[in-house]
Amino acid sequence: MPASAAEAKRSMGVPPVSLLFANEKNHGRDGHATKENEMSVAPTSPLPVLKPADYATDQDVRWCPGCGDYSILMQTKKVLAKLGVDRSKTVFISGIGCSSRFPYYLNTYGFHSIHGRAPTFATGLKLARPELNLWIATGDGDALSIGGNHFLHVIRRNLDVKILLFNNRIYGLTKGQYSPTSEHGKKTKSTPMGAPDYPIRPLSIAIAAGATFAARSIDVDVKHLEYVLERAAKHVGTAVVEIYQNCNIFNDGAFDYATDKTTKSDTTIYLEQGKPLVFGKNADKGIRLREMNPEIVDLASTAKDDLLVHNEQAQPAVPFLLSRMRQPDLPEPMGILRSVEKERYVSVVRAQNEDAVAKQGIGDIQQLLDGPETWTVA
Ligand SMILES: Cc1ncc(C[n+]2csc(CCOP(=O)(O)OP(=O)(O)O)c2C)c(N)n1
Ligand code: SF4
Ligand SMILES: [Mg+2]
Repeated sequence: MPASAAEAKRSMGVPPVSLLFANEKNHGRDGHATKENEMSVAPTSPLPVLKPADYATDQDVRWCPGCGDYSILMQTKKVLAKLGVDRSKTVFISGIGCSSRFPYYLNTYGFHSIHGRAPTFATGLKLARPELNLWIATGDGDALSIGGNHFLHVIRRNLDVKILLFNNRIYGLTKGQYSPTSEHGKKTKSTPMGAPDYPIRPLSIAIAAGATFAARSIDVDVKHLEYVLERAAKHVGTAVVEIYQNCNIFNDGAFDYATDKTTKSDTTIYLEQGKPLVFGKNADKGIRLREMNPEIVDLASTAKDDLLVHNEQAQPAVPFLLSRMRQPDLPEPMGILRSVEKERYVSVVRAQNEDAVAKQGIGDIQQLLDGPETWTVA
């Protein structure tokens, strides 16, 4: 057992972004601890090791009994504790919705912000305080209806924020209107004759926008959810995690096909890096790509070599195809669809600022306002 929480984190392979005990002054210009200062952050006396319960607040949790949000909260607390995340350097930002109540229940900093705008708060905060560990909690309505635009940009910029997208395929807080992820033909209070439009697949949008990390899990599969959240937490860049979440009041059973013991092995497929895509009760079916179309094959008559082998670093076309796989035609992939490295927006912007200051000195806002560059508006 490592002697200190800092050692414990290092031995677990937590990347520099999570070395949040570091003094701010020890960070490189993008706010990440450097190799040298990583060595200098070991506390002189052992820090208390936090347990999941230490990440809870004194707030009464106001989700309906049985809501899938409870499990997402629990697995998040477990991952924060496992990684020894510093509460004072961690911020959960949300928009509006049942899922967006998430920051109240975590003993970190938090913003319950504006509908669909959590990415904008995160962008400003990350640029000002790059050393912070940022998370967004958002719903399918919050992220993909009113916040659709902001969702795209926080992903394409690779800001460096972990996005937990609670997908219950409904507006829960406002009592059951259809959302952008509701199925075609879905009857809800706002679509009494069935939803006329076709659903968005959140991970398709994320991958098309250049997501460096895109993953899916499900509220009741607690071990898998914990694994996916831990991978997201360790990702350096913007991570999108779609979590199938049961709203037992307004859309109960939406994911029964993927959770029911009798059906889940045929309706889902668990991705493992470097392994062929195999599924089915007896692991007797696989996925093969034929002319860029994923198709189900029977392993009794198909060699395993013909199957698609999962590669988290594959060109985006492949994870995009995985993100399109949907019931009832194909099993729905669970796990890490994509995980690649790319320069982060925060590093580029801060480097540009530093270069501008080096060349022109620190600016003076009053001088700028009083300066000669003025316009007359007719
Ligand atoms: C500007 C604005 N428009 C609409 C609303 C109403 N509203 C509140 S939450 C919500 C949708 C929430 O759905 P989702 O993000 O899926 O969250 P869930 O409650 O399902 O977790 C809507 C439309 C609002 N609060 N503000
Ligand atoms: S309305 Fe649905 S999503 Fe909201 S707390 Fe209740 S069960 Fe959860
Ligand atoms: Mg919702």
